[in-house]
Amino acid sequence: MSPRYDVLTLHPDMVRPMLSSSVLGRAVEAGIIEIGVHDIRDWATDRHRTVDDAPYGGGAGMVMKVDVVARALDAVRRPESRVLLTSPAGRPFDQATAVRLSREPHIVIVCGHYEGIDARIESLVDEEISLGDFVLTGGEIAAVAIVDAVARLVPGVLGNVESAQDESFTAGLLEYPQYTRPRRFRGLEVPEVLLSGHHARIEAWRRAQAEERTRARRPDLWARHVRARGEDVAGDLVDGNPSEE
Ligand code: JCQ
Repeated sequence: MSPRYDVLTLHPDMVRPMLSSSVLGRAVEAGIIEIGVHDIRDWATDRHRTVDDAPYGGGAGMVMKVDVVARALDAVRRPESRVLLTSPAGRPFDQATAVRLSREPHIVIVCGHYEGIDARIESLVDEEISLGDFVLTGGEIAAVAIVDAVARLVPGVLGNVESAQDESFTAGLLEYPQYTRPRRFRGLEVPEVLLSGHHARIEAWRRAQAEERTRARRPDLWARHVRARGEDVAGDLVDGNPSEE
């Protein structure tokens, strides 16, 4: 069965075009994945289709009503669904989370809002996910990013099989630099090794570049990488990684 992704949002017109374009749009057309986008306002019950209200205890701003979101979820969720809420207070999203979620048959994402949602939403969701330590006006951009990162890992969504495989080769490292024509641009040359046709040397160079970039730009990822190799950051062997011995 094709995995399905449903987004619950107050701004379906912001989300829909992003999820029907390009790679994901083609995957939907090909029947490899299914995507739904739903307007939470459709589950409001009053004449003004109210979705928010003043906070108990006072204060500025409005709070999204949990009963309206609950009705939306009741309509969309299934027994096998994983329900996510986008929020800066969530667990940080990363590639390992994307891989885990890419094995789920149905993901429902509730888009949070900067003014907040009634805290009892927590009783309705399986996990809160943050895209990073910054605040957006709404969770829509985060929801689209999550669907994109997850769906591209579903077999068949990316046209060629190689790019997903290439990722495991350099897993946990930043990408190596790539070049295409022209060979010389404003005095900047393409590295000689890439013109050599020597595939073993090219692979070794790319690996070294990926490692050097990661060490220089992302010491956090580099520390995790060398730990997984069973070394400390100075390259000395350490105990505690018997799988590497
Ligand atoms: C998501 N990183 C940032 C903002 C509160 C649910 O409550 C809130 C949701 C938002 C919108 O999402 C984000 C976000 N990941 O800002 C404040």
